[in-house]
Amino acid sequence: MNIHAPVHGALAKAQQFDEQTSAFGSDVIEALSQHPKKLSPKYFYDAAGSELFEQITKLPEYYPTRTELAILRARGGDIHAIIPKGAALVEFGAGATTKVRLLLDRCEFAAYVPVDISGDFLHAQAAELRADFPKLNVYPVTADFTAPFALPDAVEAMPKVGFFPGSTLGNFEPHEASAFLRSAREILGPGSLLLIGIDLEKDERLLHAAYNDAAGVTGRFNMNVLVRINAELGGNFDLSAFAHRAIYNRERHRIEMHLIAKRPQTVRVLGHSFNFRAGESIHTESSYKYSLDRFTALARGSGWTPKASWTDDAKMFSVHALVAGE
Ligand code: AVI
Repeated sequence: MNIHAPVHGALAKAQQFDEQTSAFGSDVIEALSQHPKKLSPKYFYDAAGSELFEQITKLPEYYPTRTELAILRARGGDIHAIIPKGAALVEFGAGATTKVRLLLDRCEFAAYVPVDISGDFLHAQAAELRADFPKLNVYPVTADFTAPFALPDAVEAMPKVGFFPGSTLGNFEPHEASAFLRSAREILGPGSLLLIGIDLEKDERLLHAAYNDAAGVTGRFNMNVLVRINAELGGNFDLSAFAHRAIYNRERHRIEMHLIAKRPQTVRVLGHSFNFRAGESIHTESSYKYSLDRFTALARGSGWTPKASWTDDAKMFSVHALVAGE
């Protein structure tokens, strides 16, 4: 199967939709049957969830996006200096193009390969970039970037630079983060570079504010997974019977997002019943925060050699350049 071919035709689209819906359904049934109940954060991101996340990135309390952008802007010269000319830039995940545009503006990439499970979004993003960078070859790959995938033949001979911004790695459990880094090394090949954004440990009050914003956008983002279960799986969650809560788990160095049942209740999804006690939680996301040392150890243990790292003055966020080992 050629994973680079866009899905054509109504039938193929319907098939893809069915497969994704049934995977979502079985994951939800399994997640809600566990004790404690735990859902994957990947289910936040339908069109509405991605839009809510975009709003989060602009909130006054949510420092990661603007801090990472400031680091990429301030360190553009240093980054340019270590990037080989004519390289292919492989971005893991496709979102807003603001960060990648900074790299494309400064550095002479021959190709850009955005990789994302959502083909529609990916192709819209690719079209936007082709219009603004007419000399750049854009080869979108529709794939789950947490599993092995093949790069397009056209970039095979080019040096590779991976890009994984936004501290998305922080949403992986530590063993998943290590597995991702190993898989990225396999995909990009020995000697490749990886530019990766990592959120740093900091005063818990700043973390608490960033994930419990005053305008309640993070709460709506969290709740979106229940909206999806109702709309796509025929669930009957009463949204007013759940509350958003984000807490910092100091021992595990992570912000945890939860949806807390306000009262005892039974919810039905796809013919299954799930009981909730008052105060019972669905753990919907972990966002790990690293110290520079802990991240460096994780990278080394996953086959990467740290080459450079940059932070903002307040040491809120970090951007790392890693080199893939043999
Ligand atoms: C995408 N990810 C890195 C965000 C984070 O900060 O963990 C998702 C998010 N969750 C709540 N606010 C933002």
